[in-house]
Amino acid sequence: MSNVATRPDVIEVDSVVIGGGFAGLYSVHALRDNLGLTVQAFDNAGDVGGTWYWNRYPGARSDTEVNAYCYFFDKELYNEWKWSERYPRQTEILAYLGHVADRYDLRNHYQFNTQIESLVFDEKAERWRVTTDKGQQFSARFLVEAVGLLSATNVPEFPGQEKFGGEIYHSARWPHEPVDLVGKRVGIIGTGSSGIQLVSEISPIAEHLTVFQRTAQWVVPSRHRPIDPGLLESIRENYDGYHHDLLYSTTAFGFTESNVSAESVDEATRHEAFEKVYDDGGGFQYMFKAFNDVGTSLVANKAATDVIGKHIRETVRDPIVAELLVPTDLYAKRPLCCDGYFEAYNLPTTTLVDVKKTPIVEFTEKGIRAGDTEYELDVIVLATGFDAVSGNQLRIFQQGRNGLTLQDKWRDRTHAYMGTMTADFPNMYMVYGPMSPFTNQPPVHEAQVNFITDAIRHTIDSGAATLEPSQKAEEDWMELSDSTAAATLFPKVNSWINGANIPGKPVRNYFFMGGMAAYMDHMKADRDTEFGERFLLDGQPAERVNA
Ligand code: N01
Repeated sequence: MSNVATRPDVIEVDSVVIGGGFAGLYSVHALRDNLGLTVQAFDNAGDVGGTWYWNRYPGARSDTEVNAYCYFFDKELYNEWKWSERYPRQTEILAYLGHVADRYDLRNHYQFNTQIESLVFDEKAERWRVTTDKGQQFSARFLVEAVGLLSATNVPEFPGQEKFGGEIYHSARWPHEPVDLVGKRVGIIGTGSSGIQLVSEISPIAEHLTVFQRTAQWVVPSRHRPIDPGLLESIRENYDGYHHDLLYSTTAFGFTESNVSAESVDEATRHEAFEKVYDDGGGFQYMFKAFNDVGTSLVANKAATDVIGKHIRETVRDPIVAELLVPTDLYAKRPLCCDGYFEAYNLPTTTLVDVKKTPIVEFTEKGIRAGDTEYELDVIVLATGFDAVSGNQLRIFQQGRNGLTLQDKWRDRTHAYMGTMTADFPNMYMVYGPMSPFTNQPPVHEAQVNFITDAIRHTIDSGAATLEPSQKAEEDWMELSDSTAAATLFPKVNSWINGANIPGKPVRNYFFMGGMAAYMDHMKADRDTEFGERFLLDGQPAERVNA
């Protein structure tokens, strides 16, 4: 189902959308149906789904409760789709996105299996020249890059990798054909969200599972269960109110966040509150439901981790293994949850290898050598994560005004306005680009696409050819994003959130940590001022053009 262009010349369209996940699909819908633009969309996958097209590893599921992990733009869609579980599996989310593509006739806009190689702004024509890996050229007035926060894979190269006689898979490039792991000797490198789900799912079926852990993670149970039957009903009854409250929260995860600080209560109260949210399960819930300062206060953070540490030590029977599984750093990465993760280490068939103490020396023909020990394996799974935020965008050559490339502009750090635009790249929009709010994604994608739609509508209505943020607006947003991040504990811990997981990547702030509600207010201010104060129309301050 694609409309592969066959003409050798340049194909003119109003807009190009890159990406077929939550953000890309809604972008196509909004540009076409709300603005009446022609849209050509691309994805390097074979179908829609975005990250859920690729992440087919055993155990893959969202850890956001499903009432907030979906679209809200159409109440009928919300009401008609029947989710089966509290945390939906990859297959169910992929089916949902396929349904959305069919319901709104979006697939026909896509050319799949296509990588965009370059995006070059032609200043004379005031249009973007889009080149694909098939040698096709498109010319578009507007660009929307919905290429995924966590999509460009991080595939470390281990010495001797080519010698390994078994199979190697990356969690985020899992084959479409079934991979039979029953009775196999499996090694997993990485213990982030992907790794812990893999461990929990594979440990009961593998002949032996060897987990190569570099850094232990603070993991709480998910407490996966059927959806509370009354919950979706109550949301349907108060649909607009629920959606409003979701967007005017800190994390947009759809639960009621605490407004009490852990520092304001005594130790016993803190302990009791963390035990309660631990019992109910969920990573973001654990971090934001009991108190509002776990991500900002050392006292609150320690109280939160004391409870998780206690549970790890209670769950894991071997005290040496338990100590290896208790992290030593702050609880300031993306909060994780998974059922059965620590229990997997009680199986006689699971081995934990601390690769900080005994680093992976090489892959051998038979397996992995860490320190002096060779672990014999049939299958190696790299659950090593992503070149997050900017990874996919920087894999496309992008050139804006005056020959400035994105690669140069973002060499030392990613500069962006509101996660949706970057100065000197007119009419180029991003969904969940750098300096976006650190939240549950689908509702934010929708809010950003609506903002982008309004910016494009304003451009068209103004009779201008282009719109972009001013340098000052971008600098101000960067400053605000940095100050909100500096007020948290997140910059103190290495993870993909600050780029520390990729060798050579600038370790900087990549997010607006001021919360979704504040972000909504900023979007409203831009709408209320008719994209006047912080924007350039046709390269000129918008106020002057509007005058
Ligand atoms: O990736 P990660 P992920 N040698 O970067 C280790 C979302 N997501 O795919 O911590 C040895 O978190 C690395 O070790 P260290 C979610 O937002 C969501 O798991 O750098 N180890 C770490 O243990 C999540 O946060 C869901 O020391 C190496 C692991 O690999 C984000 O995606 C499910 C290594 C990478 O962890 C990323 O999660 C899945 C090396 N050379 C993903 N290189 C859900 O919704 C890396 N590691 C449930």
